[in-house]
Amino acid sequence: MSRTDGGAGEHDGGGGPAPAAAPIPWEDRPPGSGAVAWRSSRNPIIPRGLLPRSNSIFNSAVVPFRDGFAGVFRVDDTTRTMNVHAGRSRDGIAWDIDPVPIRFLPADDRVREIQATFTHAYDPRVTWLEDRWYVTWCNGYHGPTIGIAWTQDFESFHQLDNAFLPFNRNGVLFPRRVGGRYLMLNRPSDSGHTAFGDIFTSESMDLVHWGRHRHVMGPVPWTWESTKVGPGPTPIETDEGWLLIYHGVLTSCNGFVYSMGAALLDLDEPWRVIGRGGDYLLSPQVAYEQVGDVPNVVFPCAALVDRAADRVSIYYGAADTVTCLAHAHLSDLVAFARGR
Ligand code: BMA
Repeated sequence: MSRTDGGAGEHDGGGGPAPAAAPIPWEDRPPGSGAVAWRSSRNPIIPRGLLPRSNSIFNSAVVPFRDGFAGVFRVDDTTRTMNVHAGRSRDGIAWDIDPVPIRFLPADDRVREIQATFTHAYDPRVTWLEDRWYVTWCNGYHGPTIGIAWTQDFESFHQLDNAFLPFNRNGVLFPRRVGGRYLMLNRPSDSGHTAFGDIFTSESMDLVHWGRHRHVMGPVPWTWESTKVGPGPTPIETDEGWLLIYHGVLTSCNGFVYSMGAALLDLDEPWRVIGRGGDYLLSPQVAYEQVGDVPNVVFPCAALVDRAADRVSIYYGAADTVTCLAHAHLSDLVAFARGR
């Protein structure tokens, strides 16, 4: 079996890769295709109606866990409440998702103040950091902001305070400290469907108090990412820099179109962009990405990495309805992210 990891490094305070050794789900590039990233033939791997009361299951995050995989899933239910659920899988394809949402325990007494009123929880990410998994998600507190919790077993989840003031979406932790500090990519927004969006990093010594916000990158006019950009999976550490897979949005006459791209960030100062793909990596081009509750959306939230085999498997939400998988070679992604 190949060793897998969630992208964690082994220096600068990192605790090393999460202890796990299951082979990541994989399909070879289809014959005749020159694509950097290609879709799984098993898509969508998670159907909208997997749970008795699920309207849709998408924009979800998975990691290696014990002898298989675990994850946190966005489930919109049949009242259209948006919430996050834990799940487990042996192979990363067939998932057993808890029908009941995660009930976050307060990590300290003051967290009860922000738990008093639930509005929504959505678009989770999961990151192995030092000795546990951290979940970050879009948490409703007088508008969208970033919630953080940790778990060691995907059964009990301990919620810290929200990282930021509203409005903010897409909080994505780095898998180790950088320069001795915890670092989170995030995207300030508005309370609605936000027709703008740049990616920033924010730093913390304790994962509670965040500051030293730095601009990373913004939209590029007249391209697939001309309206807004937001971070996707946990950044993947490579010799050349942090590989960032992200979503970019353009505005067509029929609304937003969400595609997937890749960039390279400086290892020591990740707010410095050292490469950017230019092209999209994947854009909504097949039926399950073009048709659903929100048409024309591919939205990556997680990536499994097998460095020895040069493989990356990317989990993404399609059309805000189902969960899908795409594959790529790590070396090709890095070359793509260097830019043209
Ligand atoms: C964003 C988020 C995502 C969603 C996307 C497309 O603002 O709400 O959850 O996938 O819009 O609808």
